[in-house]
Amino acid sequence: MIKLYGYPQTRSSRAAWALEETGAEYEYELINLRAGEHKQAAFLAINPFGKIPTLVDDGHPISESAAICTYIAEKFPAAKLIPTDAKGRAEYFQWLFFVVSELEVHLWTAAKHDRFLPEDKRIPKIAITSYWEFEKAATVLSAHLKGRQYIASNQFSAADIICVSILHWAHHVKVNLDETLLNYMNKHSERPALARARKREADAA
Ligand SMILES: N[C@@H](CCC(=O)N[C@@H](CS)C(=O)NCC(=O)O)C(=O)O
Repeated sequence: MIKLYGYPQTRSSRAAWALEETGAEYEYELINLRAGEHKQAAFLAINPFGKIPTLVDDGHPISESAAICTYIAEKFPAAKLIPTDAKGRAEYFQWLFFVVSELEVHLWTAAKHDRFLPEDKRIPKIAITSYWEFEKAATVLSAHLKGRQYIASNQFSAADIICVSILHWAHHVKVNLDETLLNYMNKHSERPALARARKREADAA
């Protein structure tokens, strides 16, 4: 049985979304971030980094949301969440790594230096530079998505789940997204599996 450890409105929504796309059965265990449950021994034994999402499948723990979503895509091939041909998979991984390492990282660095780090560790200029780096990557992503529905290989994939989730976050913190990115984000946000994932997480809280 698959167990997903998560908390609503965090990166665990990506894993829940991917699972809901497959129709797989899974248990959802709330890790209350506000209560610090992710830093307690019981959870650190599963993920020593103390982060969610973490997924455990038959006793095998997996962390990192992009790796989890890819694992789900591989485990449930009928859901077609990852291309099967070599070129399609290359495109999938290219864009998955791009959105995680060139887009999300700058958003997160900016957010940390804006408000999440202890005050004496914040450097406002790093936040400004990171937003600028995010915008550069967003421009490349937008040019890629112009005239396309999906990020890779002309099919909806787990890479879209990760990308849309990053854009949700950017939109939420009021980073400007152009029309192409907004249309792409809004279109995939209508998927019933995302609504089910949000409900599953909210119900657990
Ligand atoms: N790169 C990781 C990041 C995971 C992560 O930072 N998760 C946040 C919630 S969105 C978390 O667990 N934060 C708690 C903490 O860092 O103490 C992933 O994509 O899964």
